[in-house]
Amino acid sequence: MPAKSKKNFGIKRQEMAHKADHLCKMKNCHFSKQEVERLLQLFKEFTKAVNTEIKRGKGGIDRSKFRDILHQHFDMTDDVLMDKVFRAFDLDNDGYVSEEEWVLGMSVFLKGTIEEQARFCFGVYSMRGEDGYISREEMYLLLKNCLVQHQQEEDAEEMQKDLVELALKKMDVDHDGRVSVEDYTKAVAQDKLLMEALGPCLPNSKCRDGFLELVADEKHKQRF
Ligand SMILES: [Ca+2]
Ligand SMILES: [Ca+2]
Repeated sequence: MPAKSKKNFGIKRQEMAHKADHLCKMKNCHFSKQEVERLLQLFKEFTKAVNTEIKRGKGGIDRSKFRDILHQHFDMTDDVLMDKVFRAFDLDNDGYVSEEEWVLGMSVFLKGTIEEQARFCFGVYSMRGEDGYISREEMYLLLKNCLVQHQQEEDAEEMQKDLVELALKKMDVDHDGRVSVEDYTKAVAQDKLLMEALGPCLPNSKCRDGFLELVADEKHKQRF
């Protein structure tokens, strides 16, 4: 490697180590500094040649790339849910998952506590930025999306309506006819099976372990 690019490489490594040090100390980050560095390296790989905005401190992983990642690494196939997961990662709603959103999002996605993951799922299901509740109608649409394979059945609509009432009964802890994030976290704390009741939006254990292995892969790290 020529001296100049070797120097640049050194500076970039230092910058990344510094960022990783800052991110791993955030209170909601469950990764070690090494794991954060590796996540930042993956971020770099995923955004390579995608957009130049990153150089100006903006941009990041766009919606379509993020969907590819969910599909490839987490076996997700449902476009509607994948878009919602993207929006749950994109906290500032600028259309990109930034480095910080990526690391903190993955912290919840892969290693979150039950409460953090319940809040994440709630964020996926509720139309974030609107009223902050899951209404009966929204629940109906989410369940309809889950149960799309039963669409031909004549009584499918009735079944979906019954399911909505059942789900609402379990989740609407304060009985005001809609599900708030407090309702949701309380309901999930009581019964973990309710976590992804409105659609799969967290990785299954096989995908989670596979991705965590990628994050912990020391050999791969040497390439950077
Ligand atoms: Ca963003
Ligand atoms: Ca409620």
